[in-house]
Amino acid sequence: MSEYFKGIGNISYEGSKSDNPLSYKYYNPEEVVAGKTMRDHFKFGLSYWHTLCAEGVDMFGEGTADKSFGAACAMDHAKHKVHACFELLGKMDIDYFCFHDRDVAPEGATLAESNKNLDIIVDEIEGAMKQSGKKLLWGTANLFSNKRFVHGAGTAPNADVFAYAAAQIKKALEVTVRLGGTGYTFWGGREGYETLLNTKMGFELDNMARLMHMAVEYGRKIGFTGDFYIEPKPKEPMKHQYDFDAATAHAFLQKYGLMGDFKLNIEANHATLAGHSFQHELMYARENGLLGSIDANTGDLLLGWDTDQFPTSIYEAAFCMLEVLKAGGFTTGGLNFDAKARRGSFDPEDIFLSYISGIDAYALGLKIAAKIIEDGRIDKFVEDRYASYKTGIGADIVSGKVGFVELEKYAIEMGEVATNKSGRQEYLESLLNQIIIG
Ligand code: XUL
Ligand code: CO
Repeated sequence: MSEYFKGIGNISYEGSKSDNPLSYKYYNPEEVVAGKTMRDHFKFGLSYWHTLCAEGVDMFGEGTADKSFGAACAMDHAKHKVHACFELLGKMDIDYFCFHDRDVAPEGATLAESNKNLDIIVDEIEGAMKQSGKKLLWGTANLFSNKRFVHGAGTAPNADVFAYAAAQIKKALEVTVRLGGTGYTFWGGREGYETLLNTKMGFELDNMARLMHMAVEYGRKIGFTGDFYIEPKPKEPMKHQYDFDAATAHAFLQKYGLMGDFKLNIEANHATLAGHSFQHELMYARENGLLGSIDANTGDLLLGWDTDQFPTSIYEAAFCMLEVLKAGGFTTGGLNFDAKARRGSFDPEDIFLSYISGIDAYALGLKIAAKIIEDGRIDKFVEDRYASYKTGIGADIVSGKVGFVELEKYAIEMGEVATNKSGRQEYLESLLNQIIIG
């Protein structure tokens, strides 16, 4: 089999003193942190679409990175991409990958032909997985690129489009089950609106739920035991997307009776587009038992779109891993890098360098998160902040023993609130730095 990334060997842990750019400085897969190896904590994933498909095209310019892999035709290209993918997974020591149906195999002239193309490439993927031991984290269907989805997929005003989307999800689920994927993701890139003048919002949301119920019913029937995920994103490509953020997706799942089968796939840059921090979305998901999987990346705070950059902020990585640790770790999910090298970083080597930057940042983030928990001062501060609910009137509020009448009596007798304590934000921020640096 041909080697696609010649001259680049296996990326291994060389420690923080190494000046070899093609090595991990902090990610030591077998090192135990907080009771588990780093490998098991992260379950790092590679995004097929960015890594094997994205060539650096933007709104104003053509591709800059050559990802043709010497292919002669579309199906040949698809096969080369499979083997390039597994070479990358092997060389970078990444255990998982994620894909959309159309990332791996080209769309045919008909749905039947698209399905046939997919089967041929999935055979190839299955063979490579058996040989390498690499695993599928989650699969999904691309229900946004083709122009048939211009007005949505499950939320399209045209029932034929709904039917097409359902058929595509059916196949993508079959493929996910066949490859042993533990997650199936719904990212509703076109499930939203451009103007409310032509939109029946309630009906569209009902239909989106109908599509998801069908997916659950069929998925369970064919042996899918993993989690379905909603990946919230507030906008882009649509002006408004229904899965706006974690709380909106939670309300949708509750209203339509989908809790239990669904969790959330939280993406960093989607959180910031929704006006939240990444940690906010993760904490919301964790507190509601919905933290399923993560698309790690970062945006640029000076830009208002989804730049899908590799994450390098150790603060952000630490806050993320703090939530993951507090959730008890991933079950079905993992940490997929929904990220790509910048358009100006077009050498094949940049694929390796960008993954190394993200993986090392998260290795540091994990260590910091474990230190924060072990140190305990921040958690203790937070516990103490709510101590008034442990005894007296606070305990009575929590246990439901008192209502408005009793609270009015209490407040009148109390007079004025005597003791509000400082929130100590600046102290906590400097304590955090102290914990990080030691
Ligand atoms: C788009 C995005 C998607 C999903 C999968 O912003 O994040 O790539 O992760 O459809
Ligand atoms: Co994503």
